[in-house]
Amino acid sequence: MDTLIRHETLSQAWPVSAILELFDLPFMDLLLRAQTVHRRHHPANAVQRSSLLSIKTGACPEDCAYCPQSSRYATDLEQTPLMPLPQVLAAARRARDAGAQRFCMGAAWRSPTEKQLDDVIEHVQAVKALGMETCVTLGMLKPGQAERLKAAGLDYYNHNLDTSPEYYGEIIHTRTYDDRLQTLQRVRDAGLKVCCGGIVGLGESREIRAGLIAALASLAPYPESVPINQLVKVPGTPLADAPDLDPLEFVRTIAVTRIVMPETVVRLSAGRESMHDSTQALCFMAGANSIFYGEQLLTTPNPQTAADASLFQRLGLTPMPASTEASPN
Ligand code: SAM
Ligand code: DTB
Ligand code: SF4
Repeated sequence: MDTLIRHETLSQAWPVSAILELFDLPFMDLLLRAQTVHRRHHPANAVQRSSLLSIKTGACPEDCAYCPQSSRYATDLEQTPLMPLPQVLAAARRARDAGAQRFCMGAAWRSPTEKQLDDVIEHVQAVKALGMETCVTLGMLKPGQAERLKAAGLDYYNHNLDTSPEYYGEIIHTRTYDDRLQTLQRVRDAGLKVCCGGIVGLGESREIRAGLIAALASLAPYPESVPINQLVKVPGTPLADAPDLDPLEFVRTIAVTRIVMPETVVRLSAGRESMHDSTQALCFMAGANSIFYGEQLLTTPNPQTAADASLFQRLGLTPMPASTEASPN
């Protein structure tokens, strides 16, 4: 029998069974198909680069089992309050000068207060004035908050579904799938671009990975940006000892995401630090066309910019031009 996502607010554009059939293709057939879809919808060798900055770190009240920033887990993490604007701007300038087109600011909140949003809005306006695209991820948004971010000039809001509806309860207990869908709807309704993806390597099955992709594809319209994170195992978190995901299965996940959401920008997100260059090359072949760029993700390491420059050069990849029109200063 067909395994459909049983979630009333999701449409059924792609049944999980059809997505599983893609996963089950011979590897070369899957990659050829993904690369063909990719070339039909995107420049063949261009990769978008986003830099990340944690503007408020740790002490998060949520209990996401993968996350070093949850206050519930004893991780070796320095907590910091909201970063002052000059420090944020200095980091954004460095990222821009290193070649990032987008600057993403993350805060470990369940949901921002109006005062916290006031401060982030200042950050967004200042980063935007540098000529960069802007993205923030601040947790759940209350009514009106997405509109305020849009009015400030924000381009993207990142809020992930993380995993399939069926597996979600194994990973997070403090906010529901519906809570996430509600924030995503608020972001969409405010006219912001949606950055929404998930995380794999949580000990989930292939069917769960297919369920995540089905859920993402069911958002109507599907997100403009889909980050696929591979779990970074952080000591002290409940998933510190999760089994390794086969790198070829990770590549398959990228390929299936590309086929199911042909026009989205698929980001090869967390996990590159421990990923072999040839696995990353296969991910680009499978249709990934974005990375997090810069030596730090939020709290964990990312490849050195020199290593990424070398990877781009060896693969003949070029940075995707930014679509923003703000003037650099
Ligand atoms: N606190 C906000 C929220 O959850 O909405 C935003 C920041 S949160 C760190 C953004 C995403 O990072 C998560 O949804 C998850 O997919 C990813 N992430 C967090 N910890 C990770 C880890 N250890 N490895 C890989 N990805 C991770
Ligand atoms: C996303 O999907 N991945 C990024 C971003 N959105 C905010 C975060 C990755 C975090 C990896 C673990 C860390 O560095 O804390
Ligand atoms: Fe908090 Fe986001 Fe980490 Fe969950 S993923 S614990 S919400 S910072």
